[in-house]
Amino acid sequence: MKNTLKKSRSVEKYIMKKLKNKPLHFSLIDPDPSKTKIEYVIDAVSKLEDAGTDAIMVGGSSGVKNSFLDKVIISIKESCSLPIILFPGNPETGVSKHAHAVFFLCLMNSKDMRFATGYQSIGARLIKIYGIEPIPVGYIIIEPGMTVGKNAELIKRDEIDKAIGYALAAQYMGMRLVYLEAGSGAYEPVPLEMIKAVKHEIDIPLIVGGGIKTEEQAKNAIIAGADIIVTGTIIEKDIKKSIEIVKAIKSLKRRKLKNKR
Ligand code: 1GP
Repeated sequence: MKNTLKKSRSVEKYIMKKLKNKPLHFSLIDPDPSKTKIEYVIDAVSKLEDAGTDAIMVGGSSGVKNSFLDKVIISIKESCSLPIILFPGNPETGVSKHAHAVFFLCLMNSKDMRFATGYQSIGARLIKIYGIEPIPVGYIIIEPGMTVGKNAELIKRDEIDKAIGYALAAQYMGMRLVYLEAGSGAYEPVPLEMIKAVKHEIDIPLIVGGGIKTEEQAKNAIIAGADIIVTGTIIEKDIKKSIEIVKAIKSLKRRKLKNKR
């Protein structure tokens, strides 16, 4: 299915509208040429779209090359009609003019200003020139944090009040979404009690990602309060399992969830 979405279409509005009915799933593709094969990506995104995933995120890795990033996004557009959202690991190589939107991340618990506002100041100009829609996201890293966690004052798994504080701060700073991240390939996802407590305090949608590898983990995160689940590593490792995860998320109805939470 060829992608004919125009850049002028608001991806943020698309997300907020879809969230009124069901929890969402976003598929993360890592544009690292050492582990990502274009043919695999084309096949995977097409299957994930058929299963019901709601958007394709591209990025996450710092080993991205601009030319390969462009190639990955152009290829995704050939086989999938969903919005493509950049998830940049770094602004010099993580921005492509072919994407529809970008999660404009502020690493809330960063220990280095470059990840809070520094790299953003470089990326912002490119995003404006390319006409990509920026969606402000408060990005909060929880243990184990993995690679991205090296740049953060990691929040421990039992530091629920700290996570709430950062999430509320993100909302008050005007972020449209809060993202609780355990790190790509994390051996354990964000704790359910933390998801529940953060969701209870904030009024903006909550994204949860990092280490989600089973239908059970995805469903439990949604029941605890996640509005959007991101999976990446499992797409690279096991496309069948990824499809099952998407289907499990999409089987949950919003009205029934409100009663369970
Ligand atoms: C990473 O939250 C995403 O930024 C996805 O994590 O690769 O572990 O699915 P996984």
